[in-house]
Amino acid sequence: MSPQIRTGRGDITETEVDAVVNAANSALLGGGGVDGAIHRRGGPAILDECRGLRAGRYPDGLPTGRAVATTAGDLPARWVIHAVGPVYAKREDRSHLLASAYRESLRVADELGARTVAFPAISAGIYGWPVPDAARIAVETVRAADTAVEVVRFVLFDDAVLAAFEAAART
Ligand code: AR6
Repeated sequence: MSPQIRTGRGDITETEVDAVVNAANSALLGGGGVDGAIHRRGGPAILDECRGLRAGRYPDGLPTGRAVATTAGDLPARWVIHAVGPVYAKREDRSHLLASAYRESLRVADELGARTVAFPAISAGIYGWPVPDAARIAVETVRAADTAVEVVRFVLFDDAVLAAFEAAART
């Protein structure tokens, strides 16, 4: 089944869903943007688990396009799914890696039994992906996913990004 898609403006750290997706980096040890906000609001339990993942399953970091879950600490969600989007590159098509970050997040959500999942606009901030294209890939990938997740909420931080996701969701 493909999930119902909702778009809205907001702060993903306040979203009440089973799992929130973090636009992380391979190191899994925090950063700026939505990653920084999730670790700040979620507290040290998230970083503790991330360090454990680095010491165990992912000694070289989580590869681009992959996702892994931890506790959500003090956030209203139950889990954080850390997904690594690609850095945008003009001369190389990395769309498959951006699609993979969404697809793998939903696969991890299925493993957890999450039914509601919130995504930020992965790669569309510090990683520089042009927003309309990032929105199109996000919506197309979620629509095409075969998952038990019932609702996907795209939680967008500003009006321009929200407008791009609304436009993608209308097509
Ligand atoms: N809730 C929802 N969206 C947010 C929030 C928030 N609290 N904060 C920012 N955004 P980015 P990326 C939006 O840069 O491009 C980090 O350092 C933001 O406005 O967070 O995948 C990581 O550690 C933008 O639209 O993620 C990586 O190193 C979107 O979230 C790198 O940045 C994604 O922007 C990942 O870069």
